[in-house]
Amino acid sequence: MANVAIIGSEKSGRTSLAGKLGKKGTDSDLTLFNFVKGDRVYSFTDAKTYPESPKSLIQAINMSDIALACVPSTGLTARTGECIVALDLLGGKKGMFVITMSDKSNLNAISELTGKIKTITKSTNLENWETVAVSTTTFEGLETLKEKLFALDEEVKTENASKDGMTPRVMVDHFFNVKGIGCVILGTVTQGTINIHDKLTLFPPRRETEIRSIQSNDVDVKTAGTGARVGLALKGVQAKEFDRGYMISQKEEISSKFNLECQLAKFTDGFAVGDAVHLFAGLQSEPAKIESITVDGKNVTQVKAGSVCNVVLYAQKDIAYNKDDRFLIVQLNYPKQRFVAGCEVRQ
Ligand SMILES: Nc1nc2c(ncn2[C@@H]2O[C@H](COP(=O)(O)OP(=O)(O)OP(=O)(O)O)[C@@H](O)[C@H]2O)c(=O)[nH]1
Ligand SMILES: [Mg+2]
Repeated sequence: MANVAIIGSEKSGRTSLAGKLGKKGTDSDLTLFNFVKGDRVYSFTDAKTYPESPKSLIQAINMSDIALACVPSTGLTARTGECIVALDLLGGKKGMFVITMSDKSNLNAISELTGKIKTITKSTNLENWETVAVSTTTFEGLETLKEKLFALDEEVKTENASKDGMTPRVMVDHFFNVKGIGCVILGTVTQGTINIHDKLTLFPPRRETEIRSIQSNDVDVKTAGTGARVGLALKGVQAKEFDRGYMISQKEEISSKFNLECQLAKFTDGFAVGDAVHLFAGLQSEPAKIESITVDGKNVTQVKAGSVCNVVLYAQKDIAYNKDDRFLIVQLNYPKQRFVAGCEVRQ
């Protein structure tokens, strides 16, 4: 089972590719496409409201183990660059570049574009990502893409299996009331294993709940391990209490004040004390205000691209997180590159 984000600039062939890889399921600002064949189980997330909404890009990436970054055969755009920055700042993702619409291009041009992708990803977390050229009209390259995806999936399975023994955490992405069943949520088990009748807590609201039933790929199951995409019927809570990104677990840290160690993107206008930014953690996002910035223990008023600094900031609402979660600072007003910094919690 692997969760795969399909991302890229506008008109980069994302939805066409998703439609060839899976069958359309949940559809909101994100669209999910499912594929189930034996033990090959994939859930593809199309961040369809990106680039208009950077949120959908981050959410699709954070819901996934693997990202497919689509680049149309016509070439790289500023938004391709932005997708690369987001993936680099979030770190630790597996993935591939997919040169889409290969039928509209030729071998030379595709090989030149592959070289350009190699150049711009040099010394980022994506420098070893492979590039595959595909066409969803002639089907060229689709089998190669699937084979490479299977190989990445094997790595994901091993990594996820090693997390099955941890305390369970479910990251919620959709929630609704179902007549006769009650509150149902869709989400991903990000660590540990969940079982029917587990008593857990919904964070940040700190509401106790019990797992009434678990579905995985529309089949009732009694248990689900790390990486599984699940539907849960829950006791004791109502859909209206939820927000995207809420966590169901035994324990979360909850705060609206953060001390973060930040690595700024190489291409960004940075930020200054007093700036209004957006703070992303998992699928949660909140407006936040930069209270102070320190570099090597000294207070500064602003930081520029490429810097490392410590930032104290206040979010408008509580965020549920674990100390190992990666945060992202985003500046929605920047016209070109909106992802400013990848951060780790220091306090
Ligand atoms: N010739 C050709 N056309 C393609 C291919 N893939 C997609 N297209 C066309 O390119 C256009 C954009 O494709 P989409 O799949 O909608 O791309 P997208 O990134 O989801 O686009 P938006 O969500 O609108 O930003 C559509 O008109 C598709 O029919 C392909 O492999 N070959
Ligand atoms: Mg689309």
